Amino acid sequence: MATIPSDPYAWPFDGKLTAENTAFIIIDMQTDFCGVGGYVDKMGYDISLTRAPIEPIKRVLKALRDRRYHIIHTREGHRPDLSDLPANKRWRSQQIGAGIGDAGPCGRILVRGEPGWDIIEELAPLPGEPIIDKPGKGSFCATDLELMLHTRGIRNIVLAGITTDVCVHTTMREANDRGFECLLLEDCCGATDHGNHLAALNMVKMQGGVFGAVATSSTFLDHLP
Ligand code: C5J
Repeated sequence: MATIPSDPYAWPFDGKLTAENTAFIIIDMQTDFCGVGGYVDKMGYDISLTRAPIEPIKRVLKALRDRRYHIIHTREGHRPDLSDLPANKRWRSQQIGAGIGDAGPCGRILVRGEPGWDIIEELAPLPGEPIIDKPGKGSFCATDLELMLHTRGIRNIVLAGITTDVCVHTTMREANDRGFECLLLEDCCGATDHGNHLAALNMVKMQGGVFGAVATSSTFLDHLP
């Protein structure tokens, strides 16, 4: 039996935490979300907020790789012909001056295969670590993530990445509804608005942990079996 002291409960709920049944899912650590000239930068947000989790994620990633936990990365992006880009998503991005599919300093914004769509070098996946390419905010929509988790016997998910309030939260909600036991590492996430980051953490913790639990990376690493 092993648990991580978390808020609002010691996670996982039943103490069944092993490298075999647990995946670390790192959401969208792409240049488009945290790099100079990427989508978030082009929209005018402060990328220091979305870069803040890079170092904490690096530390957790090393510890989990050393202990042979499952590591899964995700990328948000669209096909070059934009056939998987809903018209409203494109229109909204154009309103804020960063049209998805348009040319930008890091190539076409949020398009698969472009430099801005790549996962940043600091957190590059190792060979054998699956990458989930998703057209939406949640990692379960239009992907094979759920099948992959079941195939590997995974039922605990530790979440990190950007942004806390959008892609991380949507993925956590989707996973929770599918019966996965989720832990969000608060300093391993970041949002384009710090208030939204804090609110997103709060939303997880209400109702006895309505979507799971929250811990810091240092507490997590101190108690990791
Ligand atoms: C957003 C994401 N915010 N990765 N994507 O559009 O959170």
